[in-house]
Amino acid sequence: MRLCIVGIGGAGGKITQEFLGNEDLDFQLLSHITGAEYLSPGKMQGIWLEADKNDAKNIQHFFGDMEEGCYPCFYIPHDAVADGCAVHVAVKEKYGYDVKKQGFVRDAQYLKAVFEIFDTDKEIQALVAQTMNKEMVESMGGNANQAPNPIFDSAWNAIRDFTTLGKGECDGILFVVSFGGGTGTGFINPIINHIRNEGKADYPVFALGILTEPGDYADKAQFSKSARRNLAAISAIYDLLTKGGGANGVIIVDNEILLERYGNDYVAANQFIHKMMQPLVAARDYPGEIPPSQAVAQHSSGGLSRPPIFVPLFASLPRSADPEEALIKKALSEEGKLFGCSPEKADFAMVFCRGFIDSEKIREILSRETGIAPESIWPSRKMGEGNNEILILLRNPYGGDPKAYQKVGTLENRFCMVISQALQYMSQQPEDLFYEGKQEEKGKKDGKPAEQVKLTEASKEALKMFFFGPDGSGQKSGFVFELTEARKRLRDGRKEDKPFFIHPLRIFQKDAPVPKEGTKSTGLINGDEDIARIVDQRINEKLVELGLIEEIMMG
Ligand SMILES: Nc1nc2c(ncn2[C@@H]2O[C@H](COP(=O)(O)OP(=O)(O)OP(=O)(O)O)[C@@H](O)[C@H]2O)c(=O)[nH]1
Ligand SMILES: [Mg+2]
Repeated sequence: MRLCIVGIGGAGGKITQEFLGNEDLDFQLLSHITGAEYLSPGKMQGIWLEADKNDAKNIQHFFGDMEEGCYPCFYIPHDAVADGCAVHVAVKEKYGYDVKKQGFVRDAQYLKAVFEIFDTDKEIQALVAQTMNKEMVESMGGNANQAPNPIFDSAWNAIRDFTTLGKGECDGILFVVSFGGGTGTGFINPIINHIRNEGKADYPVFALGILTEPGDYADKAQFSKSARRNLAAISAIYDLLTKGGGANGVIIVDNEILLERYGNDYVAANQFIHKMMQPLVAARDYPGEIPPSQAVAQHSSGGLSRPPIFVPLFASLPRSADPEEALIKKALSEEGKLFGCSPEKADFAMVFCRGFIDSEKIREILSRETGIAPESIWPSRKMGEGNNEILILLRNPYGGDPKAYQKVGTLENRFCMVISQALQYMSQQPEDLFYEGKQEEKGKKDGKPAEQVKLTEASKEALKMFFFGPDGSGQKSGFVFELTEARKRLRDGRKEDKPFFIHPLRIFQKDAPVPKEGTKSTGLINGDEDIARIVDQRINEKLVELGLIEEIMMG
């Protein structure tokens, strides 16, 4: 298994940086002078996708610019659209979305909408096709399932050559994002959809997402309140988990747990995330036990119709005789859990170990301690360096307990909290959903207000439909309805209510005409007959105008 780590957004980039440290750290200068190959432990490779150019170019110094041939590097996907070019202007005029906006919009819907516009609008697609450069056209390879899309095509181009799908050797991708900002949450789903639409149905793709912490610690850096961060987080998670054939698994870590442990120190938290993932990603497999990413992907999502949630449990202990029992017990304790959960409810467990570990004992002890059937436990091990380590990934460890949502420390409880905050935010500040709120959105650098997004009526209609359904109530369909239903499932705690997010939702529907600017849907058009009636009426009006008939004749 050799993963390509793709960090997206601020936290995604910082965590990726931990993974991509140079193995030849002591000789970094020498390596640089001699042009030696940059080598990360486990021969991992990766890239950082970011929207904020200033952060990427001037604030951090680990990643260089991909455009300048650096490695490790960052890439700014929306740079693929030239400022003021036909596509940029057309999307802005028709929809009000500025595809070059640099991530000041802290929500997951912004980039979702942009992706769906390119995915559905034939006019925009034609414009893109006209203006795309040769390299991009070639890279598209004439794919019938996928309309050209400069932002996501170019992002995928930046990633692909690290992977076996291009010229590289990584046989799987691990996306790393935080659930709570705009860039990571907005980008993760479109980019995975993009990879899958290109026909890469069985290439292993995993996501590691850090759920934003409650409280106001992140408010200042993010210019975004907890409720809004929770909406962004749950939107991204919703889309990830409802996309059948999407990611092979979504590993979630709770920032609340990490920040409590590390006293609000993001750097220490990121170092821990790196450490915790080592049993999965590090090199030095046991001889004869080298699981390719493909095998991990199959075990992870095999037999499921939607991507599963994985809760990581981690323990590290000095080497000892018979280490299995102590490792498992420590991982299962409160200290080991990186997200609230009920281990006994998991329907599968993948266990990655480092050190002198007996796989059979792992299976036996974990089954005994949790009640998970031995055949639903898949152990895999690597040679260790220092301590013995274990990373248990519990698949969907929730459900089947109607009281769970009331207990702190369960997945049900944490998700109900995030959903409730998101629902409350949407009902209290609906204008924010259309970027019309009074909330101050400030540019980072000079404190000047960032340019406001002004959506067209057509976009507002589409978003309204997405959030609240056709009747605008949020009681029968739409995202608000789906979240309310999901919370009900979590509270009911019925076994059959797993998974809790079910219906994929779009903002812009495929094959639905976008209403022209200035027209407003009355909701009274029902099928072809109504359209014919309206067309007849328009013709009659024209005839009257031209003096060819005297009055409107309607049947
Ligand atoms: N663990 C960890 N969490 C972070 C870090 N930085 C930010 N966060 C958390 O992640 C959330 C999102 O922050 P970012 O990752 O900076 O957001 P983004 O994806 O760049 O999106 P923008 O809103 O467009 O900047 C914050 O609300 C914090 O909860 C970090 O370095 N480590
Ligand atoms: Mg950011």
